[in-house]
Amino acid sequence: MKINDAKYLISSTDVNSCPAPDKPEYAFIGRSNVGKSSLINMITGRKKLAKISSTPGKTITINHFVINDQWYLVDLPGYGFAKRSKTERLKWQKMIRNYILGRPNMLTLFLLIDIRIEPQQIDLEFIDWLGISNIPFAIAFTKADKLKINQVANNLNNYKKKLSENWDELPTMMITSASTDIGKDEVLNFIEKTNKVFLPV
Ligand SMILES: Nc1nc2c(ncn2[C@@H]2O[C@H](COP(=O)(O)OP(=O)(O)OP(=O)(O)O)[C@@H](O)[C@H]2O)c(=O)[nH]1
Ligand SMILES: [Mg+2]
Repeated sequence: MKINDAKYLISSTDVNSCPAPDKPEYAFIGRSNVGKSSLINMITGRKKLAKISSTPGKTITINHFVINDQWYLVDLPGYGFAKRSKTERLKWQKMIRNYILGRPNMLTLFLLIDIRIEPQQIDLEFIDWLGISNIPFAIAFTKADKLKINQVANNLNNYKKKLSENWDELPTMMITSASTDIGKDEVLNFIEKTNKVFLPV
């Protein structure tokens, strides 16, 4: 799929103030600093569309972008940011969970995981919650440029093994890098294919 147009639309703090669910939607979630905003910029080919930062906790709202006037891309705040107070973390968790459960047009949630690190409890628990909640999701591993190709394959295999302990069927998994464009076509082809199953609500 070619991206002809990518526009920032709106930032919301509540699912109820998000745009009408009239287009297929894809949201990016994952731990703070995993590379959600960077991956949005990479797949759209617009370096400054979503705000990125080397300091975790940059994205704090639900940010909608509209692509080719046809589908929504959503940048979400990260979870697991230790420097936030407990009350703040709970507030955000509620905002994110209400968003995920409250968007009938969200066809796939992309869960981003840093390919360099061992499976983390916080991500595994989140995956379990997605399963229980019946949310369609895919895993996009990020920062693949930071490892050698055999290490990427090794870590991917470890992740599959870990998930197989709890799941009979594994989700779609993609390897990406915002710095080298690895995975760009795979993500866009996946979205193009998924867009076709959208039934307007
Ligand atoms: N080498 C490399 N660095 C990356 C990649 N993706 C993101 N980064 C860097 O990781 C840092 C965090 O990137 P963001 O895109 O802001 O991460 P985020 O998940 O949106 O973070 P929050 O909004 O704070 O939750 C930045 O310094 C990026 O340049 C990647 O694929 N490769
Ligand atoms: Mg961000």
